[in-house]
Amino acid sequence: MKITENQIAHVNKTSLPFHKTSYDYISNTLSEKGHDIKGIIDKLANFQVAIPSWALGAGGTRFGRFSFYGEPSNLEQKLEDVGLLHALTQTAGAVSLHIPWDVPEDYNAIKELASSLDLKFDAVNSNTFQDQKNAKESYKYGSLSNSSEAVREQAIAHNINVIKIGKKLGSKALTVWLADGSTFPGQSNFQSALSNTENSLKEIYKNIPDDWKLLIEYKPYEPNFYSTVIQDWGTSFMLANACGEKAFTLVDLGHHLPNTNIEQIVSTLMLKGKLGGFHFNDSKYGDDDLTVGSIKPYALFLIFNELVYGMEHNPQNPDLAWMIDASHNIKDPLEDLIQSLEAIQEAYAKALLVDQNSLRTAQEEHDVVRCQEIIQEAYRTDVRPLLEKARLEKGGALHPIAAYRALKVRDELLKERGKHTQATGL
Ligand code: LRH
Ligand code: MN
Ligand code: MN
Repeated sequence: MKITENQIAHVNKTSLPFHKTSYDYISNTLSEKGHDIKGIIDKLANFQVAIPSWALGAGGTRFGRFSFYGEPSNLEQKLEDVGLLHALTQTAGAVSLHIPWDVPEDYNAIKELASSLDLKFDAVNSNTFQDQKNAKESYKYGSLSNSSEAVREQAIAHNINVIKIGKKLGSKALTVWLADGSTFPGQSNFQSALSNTENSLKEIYKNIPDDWKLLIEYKPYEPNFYSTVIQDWGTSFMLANACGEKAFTLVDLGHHLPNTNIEQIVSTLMLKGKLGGFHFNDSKYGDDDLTVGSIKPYALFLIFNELVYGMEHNPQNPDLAWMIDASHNIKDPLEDLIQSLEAIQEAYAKALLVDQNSLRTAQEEHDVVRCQEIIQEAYRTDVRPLLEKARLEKGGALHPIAAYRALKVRDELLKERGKHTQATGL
């Protein structure tokens, strides 16, 4: 199924008058306050977030999985799903493959399909957190950190192969997330595990093309519940520095212990020019992988505030690879992803409204109350008409969820694909 611009324009029609009234109001008010509305709309329109190939199907927990009708069952169908998201939101212009879950068979056909849907291939991910079919060695006790050289070599070779796959698709980054760690005290030698990981990453790094990035993701626990080799941003940062200038830290919002100040991590990494990628999701307890902005939207805004500050003040930090890393256990994955994309754009737009000059003055005057007022003034603004405008100008839907339902997208997918399909992935 493909959604045409005409279909979207037709669905938009009834909402246009209300959009116009609300947009005129907010753009006039903000312009009077000195904001560059056109600049903000352009930034929103250019902000594209990758969708991971595994996220188009229903997720699950270790207690069960409830499949969703019309799920994509191959890579082509996954791309079609991202194409649908992109047509409606104009924000999901990229896909991020997890290998070996999604390996193209016919590269030219896949590339053609992607470009017909206006999609790029973002970072490729090397999954060494589970055993691969017919593999000689097992990752049960780790991959890049394993005490066995044969296992490490197999994991390094897999990463090099993932780079080759990414090159054929036009990707520009490899993301490495390791499940490596230990479940019980005494099981592993921390120093050997870390040294092995560093040496393995350096081997992989030798194969990173000059215009690529190596993104090193961290996470404190799960699936190992006593120790994880790359447990925090400090470890990732250290490894990225050991590898070289093409290696960076990747922040996944769900990969922190409760109450960690993620915005401060973002700020530190950008100051040092080492923030390379971002995985969006939300959580109440741990790595819950819930819809972005569904639990802590204010925290998301504060993180974006630092991202915006960094993007404006830290030329030493490269452009970031943005990806949604959320799982969909009970919602229609496409509706869930639309909600996440909207939440990301909303937080970004609000952060763009922070009056940085006044904030700096208030900070220097130690006027704590005013600092908070400035931050919250931006947060309390209803920026949704700006998001609508950015989408509208690119041919997207004013209200993507409503359009998705009006166009009966899921029913169509069910008709095309049938009931009992299942996507590969988590
Ligand atoms: C690990 C993670 C990592 C994986 C994805 C499936 O929790 O965030 O990014 O690639 O989930
Ligand atoms: Mn992640
Ligand atoms: Mn995760």
